[in-house]
Amino acid sequence: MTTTLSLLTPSGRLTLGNLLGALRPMAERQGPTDDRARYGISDLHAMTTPHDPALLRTRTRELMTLLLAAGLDRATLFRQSAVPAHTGLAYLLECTAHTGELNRMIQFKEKGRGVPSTRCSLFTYPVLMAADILLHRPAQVPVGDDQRQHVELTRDLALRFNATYGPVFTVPEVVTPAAGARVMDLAEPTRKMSKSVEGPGSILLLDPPDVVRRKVARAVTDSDTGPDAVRADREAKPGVTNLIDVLVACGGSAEGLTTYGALKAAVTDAVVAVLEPLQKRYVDLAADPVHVDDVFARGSARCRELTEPVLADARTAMGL
Ligand code: AQP
Repeated sequence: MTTTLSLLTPSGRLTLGNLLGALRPMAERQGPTDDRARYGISDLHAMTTPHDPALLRTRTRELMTLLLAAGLDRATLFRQSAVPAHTGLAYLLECTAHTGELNRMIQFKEKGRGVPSTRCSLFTYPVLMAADILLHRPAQVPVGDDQRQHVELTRDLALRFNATYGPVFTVPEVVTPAAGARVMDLAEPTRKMSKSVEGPGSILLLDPPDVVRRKVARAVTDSDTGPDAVRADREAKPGVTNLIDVLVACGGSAEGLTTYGALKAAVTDAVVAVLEPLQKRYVDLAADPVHVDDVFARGSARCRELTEPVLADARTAMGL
């Protein structure tokens, strides 16, 4: 079995999209007890745009607790900022990367659009991401479309480094994960539910049942009132299709439902049934922050052991 690596950025509060699209598959990929599933909190990536230190701390703690509450307790859990090899390797890779290739990164262009000046870290973010990946030597990196360009850059940097300084890095293969649940925003069902856009269209993992009910009740549908109105059609009925997808991903079925009211009631029940046990575990874990800290401290220590030799190889190869 090869190493799998996933990082989540504390750029907002986790949504149902993060649970169905990331935490659930991450939980399934864990081995019995091993350090091949390494899941990190990319707190350094949350600092590439103006940020509030107190809020970053709060969000990081919530994310640490939620990862455990979501059942990721058999993986090696770590904080990127607690594993100095990540920034150490990022600098070495910056000495391998070119401004032209970073300038071409679509995400940099999008996030920097209309802003007179951005943080340098937003520009170099793909290099830190390359370091995140290469340090852990995964054979494959499953990525969605929005991160594909960054992983292609990671491959280019690894190939260039190996050709120039010697074979230090495993060049990861980019794989497209099996079409996973892509949960769309309830209020704007043509864009994905995002943790950095907190609004009525995002169901947060810690939303109480009445808030879930209210958000689902206000979800955008359409004016179709026919007997087969409740049907999936991503182009013509994006809101209804999203609700059906969420219902199915949460263990329900839209079969036999004929009205949007009935669909929304079923979605609410299914989502609440998925969130309730997770929220109960969250409350218990939040009452024991020392335990949560300890899990991440142990995981970060293990990642330091695992990554320092890789950084040392890269330093030596570059003549340091
Ligand atoms: N709506 C979604 N449906 C399915 N999966 C989703 N993910 C995010 N939104 C959905 C998955 O959650 C993980 C989060 O990774 P990240 O922290 O690097 O953030 P991201 O990919 O940029 O996603 P977000 O949550 O929308 O964050 P912001 O708002 O900061 O951009 C990934 O595995 C992602 O696929």
